[in-house]
Amino acid sequence: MKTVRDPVPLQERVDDDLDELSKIVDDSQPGWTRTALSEQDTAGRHWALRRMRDAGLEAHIDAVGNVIGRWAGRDPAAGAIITGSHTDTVPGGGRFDGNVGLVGALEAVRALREADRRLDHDLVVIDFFGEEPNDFGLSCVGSRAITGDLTGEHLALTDDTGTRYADALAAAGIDPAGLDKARWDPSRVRAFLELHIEQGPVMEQQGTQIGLVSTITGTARFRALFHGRRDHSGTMPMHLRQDAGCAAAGTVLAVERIAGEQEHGRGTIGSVTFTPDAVNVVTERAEIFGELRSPERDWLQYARTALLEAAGTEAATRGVTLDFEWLPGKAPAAMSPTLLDICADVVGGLGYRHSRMYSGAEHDAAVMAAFCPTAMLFVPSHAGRSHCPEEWTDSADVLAGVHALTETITRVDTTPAC
Ligand code: HGY
Ligand code: MN
Ligand code: MN
Repeated sequence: MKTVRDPVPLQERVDDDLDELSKIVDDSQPGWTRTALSEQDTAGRHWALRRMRDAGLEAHIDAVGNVIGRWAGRDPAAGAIITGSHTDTVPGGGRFDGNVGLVGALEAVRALREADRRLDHDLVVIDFFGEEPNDFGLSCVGSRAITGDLTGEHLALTDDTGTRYADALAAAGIDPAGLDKARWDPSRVRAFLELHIEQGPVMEQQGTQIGLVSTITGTARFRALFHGRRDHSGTMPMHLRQDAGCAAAGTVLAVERIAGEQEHGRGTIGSVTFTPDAVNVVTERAEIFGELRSPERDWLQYARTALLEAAGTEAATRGVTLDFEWLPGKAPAAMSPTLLDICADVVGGLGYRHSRMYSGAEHDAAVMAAFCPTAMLFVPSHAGRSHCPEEWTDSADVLAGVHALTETITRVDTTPAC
């Protein structure tokens, strides 16, 4: 009689993969940098392609740049179980964000194959293209393309040099006219599972090993351009100025004030540009690029209105004009309650301390949730640090996440309805 063996993920292989990936970075920046469309990003995705093939997957890079590997299941008509994350990073980021989900997915496949645990469903590993927000204000590009949410409007977005996103993709060898080919049919998908680091302090504070994500935060991103008048800094009296820099600064503080009104509110201005950028010239043009976040849909709507009003007031009281643009954002995304229950049961059965929580970070899972039943598993981040070189998750914690992911995959494979 054939005995069923448990899949055993191996720490050494997971650590080695994370180490290897961490070497494919832009050394001119602090931390670990592999921003989408950079040469390091291309190299990282080709590394993922080779690793998928080494793990026995049939793998390719699709029309938008997603790396996709498939292990055929016993029932070709059953939808695929998808798992994975992203390998692009923010500038000066860490070596775990996204990487853990891709490396964990690879190790789940290896462990299942070694245990001779072929699934009924196809198991698909994806390294999603361009998860982090780019200079065009767009994030989760690969998952948007798969789910049919990459529009002509997205491709027409411009960066601050006026370059269109479609042209930036073409320059990197991605044909914007062919992106429809990346789209999937949702009836061919059973579920999406993403393993990720928490990127915040909650799990460490609670002593939780596995976080079960209930909702992923909504994000409202914007660009605001203030246009005033350039003047001499020493001779122009304060009350006669049209200082675009001060209008922008007031708006930066309004973002902090509005977001601080609620515990779940977040507001960040990540980029400020003053022109002419000279110490003795009143600023003529100021551009800010920022975001508001919350898992609460109604509050996010309120915050958007409050911010728009505040920016308008900051501009109008100084005789400055305002050009305010909302960029593609995301509504809060609820994970599948059925999958969440399955995850809780699996993780509890494995003996891991776990709790349900919302994600303050955005993820491809938020895009996938509108397309197929989706769940996320978190592992803790030291001191909640992320998007910085100090981002860290202990190997044993990563391995617990890979273990939980592997067992969840096998449970989803054998559970009739998700
Ligand atoms: O920006 C985010 O929340 C994610 O880390 N991409
Ligand atoms: Mn990130
Ligand atoms: Mn991420």
